[in-house]
Amino acid sequence: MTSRSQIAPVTDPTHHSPQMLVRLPSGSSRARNLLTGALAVRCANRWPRRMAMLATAFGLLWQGAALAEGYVEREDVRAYLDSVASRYGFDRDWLTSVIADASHQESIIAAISRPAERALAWHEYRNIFITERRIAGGVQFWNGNQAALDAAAARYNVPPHIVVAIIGVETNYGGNTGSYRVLDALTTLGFDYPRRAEFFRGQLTEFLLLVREEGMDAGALKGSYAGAMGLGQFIPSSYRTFAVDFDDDGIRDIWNNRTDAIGSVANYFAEHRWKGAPVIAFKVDSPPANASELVDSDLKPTRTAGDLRALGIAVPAEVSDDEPASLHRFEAADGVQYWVGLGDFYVITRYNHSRMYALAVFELAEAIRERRESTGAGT
Ligand SMILES: [Ca+2]
Repeated sequence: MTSRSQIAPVTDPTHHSPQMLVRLPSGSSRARNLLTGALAVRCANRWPRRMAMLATAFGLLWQGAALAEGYVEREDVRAYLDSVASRYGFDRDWLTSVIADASHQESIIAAISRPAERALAWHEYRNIFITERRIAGGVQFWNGNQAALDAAAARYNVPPHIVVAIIGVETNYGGNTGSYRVLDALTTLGFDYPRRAEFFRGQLTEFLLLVREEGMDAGALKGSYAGAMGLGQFIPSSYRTFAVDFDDDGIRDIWNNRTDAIGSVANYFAEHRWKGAPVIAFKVDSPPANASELVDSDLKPTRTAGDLRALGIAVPAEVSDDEPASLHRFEAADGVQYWVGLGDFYVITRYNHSRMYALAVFELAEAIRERRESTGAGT
């Protein structure tokens, strides 16, 4: 467990952005590279090879200058770099060289401007995650990483099916950890997306600190359009605060090392006060007539299971009266469903601040566990 960072947990709705919602169109950087290549080909047709190479080199130099002008020549960026250099003792030339390598990506602005979670009804959102492929993939991931999952459950008290479902929802078990350069994502959003600029500049600062602390190559790190990295899609502040070197090899690698990724997700939940209570959430089979008026608007529970019992909602007997509880409403394919989320359901929303996200993780986790038990692997 890391104690290196004093940074407070992030409270931001795009903390983790499920990867499946992201399309990956070719960015402006790719377009520029193609342009440079086309220039070189045209030159080769008319000039000797050496001249063509010179032209290519010139094109690359020109491209570098244009990119540099894009960010490090900007006054707001320079003010930011001066500020973080003095605050965190960064080498100013190193900062300049890192940001000079950052490329504006219009596709990142486009992606963050249309978060699908806000547009989809629950049954549409659910259909993305609760699929045969993702359930089978979860069983496979579990069986392939059982020792790490068991170790994480022992150390952090977070059960394997929840950790597996998080990694399944976030990246399809590592199948899609994101193909944007994190440096491009955070610089683009930090300086060219005014609505969330402050948040993403903060994450850019965290990223620079992370890269310095871990001795990483800033330009080589890949992630989502929002700068989330690895199997569990940690943004830089989460990486610094919650990622763990769970296999004790001296490196926190949440991209390629499944043991580290599993330990890091479990640690994230433990640090957000996962309790391991017997019930996470349940569907209300016979909601009271006034259920729609009882729905909680905030994710953080303001009531208890005892309160909901007093309001006429049947709560399973193993849930104690003092357990935090919220009533949620979801648009299912066949009409409205009411669900009660208990304390650990709220903890899932600390991973991604969305009740649909939390229910998808819960349902996927249950489906994976049931499938694994039914096939005899879980006994
Ligand atoms: Ca490690």
